[in-house]
Amino acid sequence: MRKIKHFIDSGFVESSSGKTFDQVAPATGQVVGQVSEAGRNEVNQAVEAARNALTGEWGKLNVEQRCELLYRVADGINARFDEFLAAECEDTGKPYSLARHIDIPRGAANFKIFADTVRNAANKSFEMATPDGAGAINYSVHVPKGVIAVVCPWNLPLLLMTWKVGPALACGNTVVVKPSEETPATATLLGEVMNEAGVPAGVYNVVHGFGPNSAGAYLTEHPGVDAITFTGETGTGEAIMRAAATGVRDVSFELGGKNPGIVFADCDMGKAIEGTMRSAFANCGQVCLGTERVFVERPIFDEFVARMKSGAEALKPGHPEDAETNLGPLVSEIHRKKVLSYYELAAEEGANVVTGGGVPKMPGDLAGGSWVEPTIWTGLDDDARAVREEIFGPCCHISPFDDEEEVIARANDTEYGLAAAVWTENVSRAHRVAGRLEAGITWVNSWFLRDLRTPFGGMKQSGIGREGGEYSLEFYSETKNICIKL
Ligand code: NAD
Ligand code: 6OD
Repeated sequence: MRKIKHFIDSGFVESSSGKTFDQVAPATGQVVGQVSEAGRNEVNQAVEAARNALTGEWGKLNVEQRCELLYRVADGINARFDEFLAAECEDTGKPYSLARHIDIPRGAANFKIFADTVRNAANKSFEMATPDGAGAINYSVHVPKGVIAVVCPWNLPLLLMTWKVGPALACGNTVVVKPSEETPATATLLGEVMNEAGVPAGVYNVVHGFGPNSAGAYLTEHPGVDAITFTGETGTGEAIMRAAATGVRDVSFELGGKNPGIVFADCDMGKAIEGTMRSAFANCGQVCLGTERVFVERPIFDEFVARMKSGAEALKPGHPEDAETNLGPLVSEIHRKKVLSYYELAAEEGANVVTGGGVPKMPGDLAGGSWVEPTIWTGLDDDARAVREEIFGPCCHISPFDDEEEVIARANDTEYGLAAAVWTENVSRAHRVAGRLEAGITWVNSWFLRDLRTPFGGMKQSGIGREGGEYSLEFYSETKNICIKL
């Protein structure tokens, strides 16, 4: 049986306690490996390695040298593309067709893009007058923050981990990564790539385990960690924020969402259906930016629902590697229980189940996987729990609306504020509505179209801070002012 170990100080190590947990493939439910579970010992070692690396060979590199190493890491991922693809799809069950175009290429791109961003970042300077007439010059420089804890979710494991490790390393920090317990593989494989690329020991470390009373908590509580970047549930963010309060450590949080999609009668219907289908069902609905609340202007409501129903029923669950598969399983049996509990709740709350609502009958070895049917509801009030709470599965509720003011108020009536999608061919309306939606990102006539130079993050309970482009540099470095009296 495969063993997945921690990656500490450039070596693969098991836990001193000998404790392990199962690595399960969600497409089949089969145990495919054993993962070492870190105790405080391993977390201490990883943080110590990361601290030492700050003042070792890594700390002495200039920005060009660092960026060259990160380019090599990106090339290393691409050189082992098929291994990353197989590992990511086994851990998540997601279709190869999806991960081949999104997860793995972004895993590599995240290193190159942030290397370029740091290399091209300009520093500000200010001249000032002084009483003696000689003057002074102030200029700012960016220095690394130190050891960054990177705590990751399971939905886009490599993409979301490198989205943070890339800028953290580009800025000269060192990292200790805690991947999700559900998806330990690609973070570990990246350790091999770091060694092959020549990244010095201790710069990139990985510890495996769970959250509370396990590796996640030990890492975020550790006084040797200078800042914490986290992607995951809002409730977990609250726990991590409490841990970060000790020592007044900085946090960057990308949290949950219950994102609205607003479809106006003047939309291009084909594009709105295609985009809403993707935003509700891609990655089996396990995308934080996904649309779980769809509002459709009344004149096109019936046609929109009918076309979404046909689209959902045409999705093809299957083996991740099969070319025609475009729907994977949920990530785990635990998550399936949660999603199915919302399927039951929606029915109890009086939803009209347009399609789905249950578990598909899967053939052969897939019968043991965490499959659920793509599901569409109509008929619930905006205050139904299935319409207010994040489900994170392949499902959405569609409701009609009558005017712009009404739909903006309903879309904003949520404790979350991560993303929104607006479908309209009226350019004035597009600007007007997008400007008033309480969301960190609003797409008009598209969804998940990413320019990595732009700010990314959530309003309200969907996050703290922004990452992306120069916004990442703000979190991953300290800005110092130097004042030179002439
Ligand atoms: P989660 O919060 O359960 O777990 C995320 C990570 O935190 C895991 O590695 C877990 O082990 C760790 N963890 C859990 N409790 C901890 C604790 N007390 N201390 C330290 N670490 C702890 O989230 P998940 O189930 O892995 O991911 C799904 C959630 O992530 C959804 O809510 C989704 O919306 C959110 N998400 C948000 C974004 C975004 O960009 N805003 C992106 C992806 C996922
Ligand atoms: O594309 C990204 O950079 C990003 N952070 C995506 C988040 C997706 C959430 O599931």
